[in-house]
Amino acid sequence: IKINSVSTKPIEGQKTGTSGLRKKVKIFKEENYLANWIQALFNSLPPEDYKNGVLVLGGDGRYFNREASQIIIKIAAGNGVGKILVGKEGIMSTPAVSAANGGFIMSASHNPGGPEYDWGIKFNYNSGQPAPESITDKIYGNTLSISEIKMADIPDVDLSTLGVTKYGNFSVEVVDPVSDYLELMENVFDFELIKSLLSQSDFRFIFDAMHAVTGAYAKPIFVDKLGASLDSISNGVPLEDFGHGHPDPNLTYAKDLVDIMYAENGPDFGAASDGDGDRNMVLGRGFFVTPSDSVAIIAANAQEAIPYFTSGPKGLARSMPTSGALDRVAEKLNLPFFEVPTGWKFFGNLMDAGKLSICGEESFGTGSDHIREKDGIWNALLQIPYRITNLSKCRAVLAWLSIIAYRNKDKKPGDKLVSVADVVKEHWETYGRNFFSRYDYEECESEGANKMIQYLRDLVSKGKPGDKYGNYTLQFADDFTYTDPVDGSVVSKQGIRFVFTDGSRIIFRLSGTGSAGATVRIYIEQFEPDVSKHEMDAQIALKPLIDLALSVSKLKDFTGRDKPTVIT
Ligand code: VG1
Ligand code: CO
Repeated sequence: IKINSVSTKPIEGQKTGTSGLRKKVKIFKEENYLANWIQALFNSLPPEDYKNGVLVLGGDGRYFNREASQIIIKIAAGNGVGKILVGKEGIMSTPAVSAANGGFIMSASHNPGGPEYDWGIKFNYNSGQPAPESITDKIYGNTLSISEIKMADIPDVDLSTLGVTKYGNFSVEVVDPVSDYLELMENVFDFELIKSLLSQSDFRFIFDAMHAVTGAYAKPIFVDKLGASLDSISNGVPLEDFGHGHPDPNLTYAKDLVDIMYAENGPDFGAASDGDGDRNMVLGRGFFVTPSDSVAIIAANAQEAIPYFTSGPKGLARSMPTSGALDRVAEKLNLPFFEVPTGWKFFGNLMDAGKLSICGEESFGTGSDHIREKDGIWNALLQIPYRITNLSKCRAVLAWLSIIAYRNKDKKPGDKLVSVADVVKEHWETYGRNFFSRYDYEECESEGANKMIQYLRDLVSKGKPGDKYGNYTLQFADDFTYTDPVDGSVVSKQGIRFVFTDGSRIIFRLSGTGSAGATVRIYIEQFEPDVSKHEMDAQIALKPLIDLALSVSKLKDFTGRDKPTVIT
């Protein structure tokens, strides 16, 4: 094939955040904006990583993905990639792409989509993990010195028809993810058990795809395979603007689902997933499962209820702001435990090193090592790059259905169901309850938000054990630093922590996924061993700590905000 050399100039500001590069669509449409970044990426990789190799291309279906697919395919071909496997219509979830050995995801995940909103691109490295900082730093460096883009001179690829198209020694294969994906799922979970629950007329299930990528997966899995009724899927068609929605599955943006679950006589189980299908929220009837509890409960029940974990998880991990509920499970089960910075990229090394099986974040992401597992049938499946999984999303939803199905395996129609709420409350009885809440202040002025973080940094550098903060006594305060136990790499400034002697914590960080202004996140946690207090509303239980967080940070003075935009 003929390769054109397109001359270009560096563009400022193409630095990768928590999860890929995210900007307004308008910016990505500027001349060479996307092309520069993609070329800078190839300039950053050793040629043996991609020359004549296979890369996967997926996306969440948002506006601009069609144009972007063509640009990415042409630059990949121009740089000597052998084959691109692309989901039909460019659709494939983030975890699905991560099941392959490297690829691109066209998504800004939970950020709204459409001409006025956001677009984004993530790159996964050779074991399917989000590119580590060593690579994203190099890409950024190369965006500042780039002068040439290598573009293959090939026509636009038809993404609507399955099959292979060859262009000299480059080819594109349009694949349908669902059939292979199902096969994979059936090997992790006991589908018969889940089906026996979902097809009982007195168990009611609802899945909200929020008009995002899981719309493509929901019907084939939950309805066709697991016997749920068709009306249990809502917002099940992926749309370029997510139906004007904000595909972030939390209590604010998934309010329709929350209202259904809290209505009188609502369904028994509900779940909603985010734009690119790697995060989800789980609810029981009138009951919200906080994600920090969710991962702890999955870990505590995995060995019994999920066939994939029959020999027990190898280790557990959570991101730093996620509550300590998982720590207690690790302690009780005597498992290795890790605390990493926010973002999925830090779990990968631990999984590759065989130290980690189940992990999660407070932001509704839960996953396992199974897309990297080197054993048995998984290994066989993963040898084929386009064997698709949609894992993080389905893991948590199917894992929860497995747990509920397992707990109800002897239930006959008409018997009382062991509910989501029953499972969570039992967990609290055994382990105690970690009350947890996150406050988000979205799109603040950057200047005030940065000053607040600087102020807090100064404060923690002076903090001493024993300092009094109202009724709380400081154990330590710092700005979280992580040393990767596998490769020794160090990342610093990952969140300001105030940890008190009773285990309570207040954490502050700035979001790394926004496209405008600064989003402040405050995480508040308090442990409660006393069962008689477990029924308390989290906002009431945490009120004293929340007030403390607001006064310690002077948030109102710095940002001018007197209430958060989202409370989880
Ligand atoms: C947020 C979440 C983080 C998550 C990240 C990417 O990051 O807090 O836990 O890993 O989004 O998720 P931040 O920097 O905005 O706090 V996704 O589903 O957008 O790729
Ligand atoms: Co996501």
